[in-house]
Amino acid sequence: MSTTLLTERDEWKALANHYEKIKNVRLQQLFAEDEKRGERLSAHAVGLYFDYSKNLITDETLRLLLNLANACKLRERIDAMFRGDKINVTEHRAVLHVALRAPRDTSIVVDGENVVPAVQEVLDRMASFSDRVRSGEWKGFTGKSIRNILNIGIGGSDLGPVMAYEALRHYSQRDLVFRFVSNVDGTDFVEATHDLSPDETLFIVSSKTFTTLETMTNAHSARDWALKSLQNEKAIARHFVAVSTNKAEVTKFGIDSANMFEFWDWVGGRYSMDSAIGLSTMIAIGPENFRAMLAGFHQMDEHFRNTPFDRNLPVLLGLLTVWYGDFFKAQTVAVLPYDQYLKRFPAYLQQLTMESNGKHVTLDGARVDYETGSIFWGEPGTNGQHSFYQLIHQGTKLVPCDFIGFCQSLNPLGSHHDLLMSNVFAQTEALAFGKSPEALKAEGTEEWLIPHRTFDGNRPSNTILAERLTPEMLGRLIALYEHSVFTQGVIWNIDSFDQWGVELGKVLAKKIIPELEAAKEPELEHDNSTNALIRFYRRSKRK
Ligand code: G6Q
Repeated sequence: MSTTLLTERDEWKALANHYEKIKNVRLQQLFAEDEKRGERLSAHAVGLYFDYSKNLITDETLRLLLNLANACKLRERIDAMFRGDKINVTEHRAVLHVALRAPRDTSIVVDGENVVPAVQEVLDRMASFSDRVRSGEWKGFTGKSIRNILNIGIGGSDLGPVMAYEALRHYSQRDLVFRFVSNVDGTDFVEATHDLSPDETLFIVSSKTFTTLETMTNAHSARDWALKSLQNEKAIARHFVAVSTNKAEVTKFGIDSANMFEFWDWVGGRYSMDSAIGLSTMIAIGPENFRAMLAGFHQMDEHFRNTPFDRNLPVLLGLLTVWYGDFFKAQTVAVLPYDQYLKRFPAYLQQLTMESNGKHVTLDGARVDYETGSIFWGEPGTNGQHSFYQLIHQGTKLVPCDFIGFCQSLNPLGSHHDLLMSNVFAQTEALAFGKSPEALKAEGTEEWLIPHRTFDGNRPSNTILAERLTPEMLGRLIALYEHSVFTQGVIWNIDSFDQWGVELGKVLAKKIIPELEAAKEPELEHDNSTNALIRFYRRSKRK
């Protein structure tokens, strides 16, 4: 572990000096000076075409960013992750989501044990269970086949499955209904079940710890809902399965451990959608497609591990995020998938990036004096164009964007796809090059309107193109961002794999629950704002 403060590194100072020199650089000029820039500043690997030429960078910027990556020992840190070192230092854990998609014959040793056979065994069990549900062979308590699958989970045990189900819906078995319940707000559960029949419904209770308040509350409500109609405790075994690391709690809940699909403490929640947490995904798309998705993840893992940094997609993507966040002080990154199936991808990335890199102390516990994790957000194109793109084009903030598009549609329909993709290219072009007052004048725009209609341009973006959204391609895309997040975390010298920031609120909520439920007015010892809010709630809920 390095103890040199990031901002004291020569490589950092060199970037800071360089930034001062090029901060006013114009993309227009960079492209004019280099007619091959678009091709030169792009990389093609594992089926992805990554164009990063429309960024506020020169060759020198890249050279300096790569120097920084080397100084921060990115290569060694990648090796340490793949080797199974306990790089999640605050939780004393290895970080081995890469083992979840490693081929059968790989060996990855954690605490003296090769974990790959256990991973494969769980995948095989998931496959045989999925096949039984998909074929109708798995019967509910009354002898009917399962038609509805409800995943109950939250955070990492929800966002990945939701995103993957939506992303791969094209490949899903259409006579099965999939729903996802996460919020402790009873509305989520009630709306998800209101038109379902318990005798045809399978609940997958997905929780690494099996103690999460939201998930356990929803799981108990699901149990009550099922038993109210099925009237027999034995029904639980046919209608509930669990995905967890906590066998004791699963059994306590009443789920047979034969119906439990295991994963391990070296899989972080937000890195778990390719573990047994992906059971709903596998039931939806089938074991073969799920394996194809894992193969896609693995291809990107290998690319990340073995490709020189100057052609390494996750490294380049990660370094660009550092460049904008730390030097241009951009606060956010917009992720704009031009594919309706990826509508939940930005939400998924929000957790992946912000829970991983929203940290303010280094691995050594020192407070950082630089910016860390950016705010990730986005919506699918072209919808975003008719809402928030205005600010990206003409607002006062710099918002670097990732555009993601596919060359082939899964639903060819007239000229829809060309229209969709024309917008990807048009938007990145407009952002980069804008529209000048001179051009507006030449078009005859009235003088007073010219400032309003001028686009300064020089707004940076990446474009990621792939042939087609397949399970394999989805795996590659997710791994691209996972490893970009890792790259950023290494530069910032933070623990990208813990999430202590979610703890305090949970602890306080536990204290407040009895205060809301108490029949007698409780003695409140919070600050006077919180006390007043609780009193208002108690008064109003009784009305
Ligand atoms: C993810 C976080 C968090 C977690 C949820 C659910 O990295 O750890 O989002 O996934 O809190 O936790 P359980 O799976 O233990 O219910």
